[in-house]
Amino acid sequence: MTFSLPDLPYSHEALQPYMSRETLEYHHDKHHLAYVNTANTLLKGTEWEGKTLEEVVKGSFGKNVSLFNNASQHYNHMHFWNWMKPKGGGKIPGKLEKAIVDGCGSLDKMKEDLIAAGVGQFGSGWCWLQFKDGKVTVSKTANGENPLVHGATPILGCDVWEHSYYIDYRNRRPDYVKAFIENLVNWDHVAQMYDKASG
Ligand code: MN3
Repeated sequence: MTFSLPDLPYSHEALQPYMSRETLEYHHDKHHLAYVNTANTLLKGTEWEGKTLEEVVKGSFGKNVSLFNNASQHYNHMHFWNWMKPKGGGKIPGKLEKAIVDGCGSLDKMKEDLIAAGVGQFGSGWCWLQFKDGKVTVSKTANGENPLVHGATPILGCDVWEHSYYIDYRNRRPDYVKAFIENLVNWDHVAQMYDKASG
């Protein structure tokens, strides 16, 4: 099995004004494609050839750094496009809302902690809502890492690499993470991932 670049689930202009066509042209069409192509090249001849993406990510962590970085970024970005939608943000489905309040204290606290995680991640990385030990919690990771390799299931992730926001927000990462949460998140998709993770 080789990996392939999925189409965006919306047009390149669909997330404007919060994420521009130019950002998606670079981020999806070039950066994500490079992760896919590099992962396919590095996968050849390894013990993970023919495994699912999740198995490659978990298996290569700590064992094959280059393959892990690229496969994990493919996993992260595949989900990232679906974690956003035009006219996103807004109401969080009831069951997920309850789980967030249980795990994070309140919706406002979750948003505050998620923004703090995204802003506080030094250099490149991601901030997450994850399902771990029966609870929804906030976390952050460096570079291409994700909660899968820390015994958790990601249900929402925000890419805080500069390539995700520099065109639209320049160095204002806090404004980007706030706009992501308030105007871009596809909470229905997050709720679906929560349902699957919480079984
Ligand atoms: Mn990215």
